[in-house]
Amino acid sequence: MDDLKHYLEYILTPSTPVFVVGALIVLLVPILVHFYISSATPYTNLPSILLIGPPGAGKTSLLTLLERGDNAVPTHTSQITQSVELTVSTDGGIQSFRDAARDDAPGSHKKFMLVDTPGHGKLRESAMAKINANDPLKGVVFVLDASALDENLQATANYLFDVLLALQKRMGVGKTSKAPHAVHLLLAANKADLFTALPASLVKSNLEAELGRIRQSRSKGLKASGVAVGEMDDEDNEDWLGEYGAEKFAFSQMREFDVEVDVVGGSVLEGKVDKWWDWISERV
Ligand SMILES: Nc1nc2c(ncn2[C@@H]2O[C@H](COP(=O)(O)OP(=O)(O)OP(=O)(O)O)[C@@H](O)[C@H]2O)c(=O)[nH]1
Ligand SMILES: [Mg+2]
Repeated sequence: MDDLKHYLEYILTPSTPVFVVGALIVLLVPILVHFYISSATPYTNLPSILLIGPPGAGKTSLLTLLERGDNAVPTHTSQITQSVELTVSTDGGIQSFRDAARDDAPGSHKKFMLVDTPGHGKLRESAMAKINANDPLKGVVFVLDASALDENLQATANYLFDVLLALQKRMGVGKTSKAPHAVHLLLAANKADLFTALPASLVKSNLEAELGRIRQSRSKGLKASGVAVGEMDDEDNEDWLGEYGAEKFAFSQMREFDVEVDVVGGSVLEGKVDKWWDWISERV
């Protein structure tokens, strides 16, 4: 009893050792708790699907529809990357995207993260970084506005070019080390409900033509810097999208790099996103 009294007296009397130990506890405990929780959370290992594309295309609307089954939620221009956890069925049973946010769905199912990124040019770096991040990226959904593709063709194709080139380079890295798994790309031609919307086939051919033009002009940039095409070494090769030296660009040229490109029309507004959902379900 006396011992306890002495002990209490000691720790309740202000003194340097008591202050130091007290300060250490106050500072270290939250840090340790943080590391404990962040290492225990399973989210970091879930497969992910990336939503990417120009501003106003409907990425956030699509995420909201898949998460809440509601296509009438107003969205704002995104400033940050946001992720939601969704569920797909894996036993081949028919499952609608409307069940995506339920993890009590019958049968066996699999969770994944759907990652929405901002489309604004100045905020794209984090989106591009996700392509090369180490978390298991299973697919990229490039959302575009099919009703305004004519006006936005150049801007859309420029962004798509960067995304495809990043996917191509990602595979190229594998030649020396362990090959990364293939990441496929879905071109989601959104806003099919509007009468100006182009059908998927035209979206595809218009983008292929524009990507070819961009490839030409970017390689001219290389030539202008004093390198002739014939003399280009491997490093210059790396910035050439698709089949090296080909005159026309086609999405099929990306197969060489294990990047399969699908173009599918749909409309978030009308809830016509089942084909996109099926594509995602097959990838995760
Ligand atoms: N008509 C029509 N409008 C749509 C459709 N999908 C989305 N929109 C509208 O398009 C606008 C932009 O949608 P967002 O989802 O915010 O676009 P975003 O791709 O997230 O844009 P950023 O965050 O700026 O990159 C919103 O006003 C939506 O209501 C669609 O299928 N049809
Ligand atoms: Mg958005």
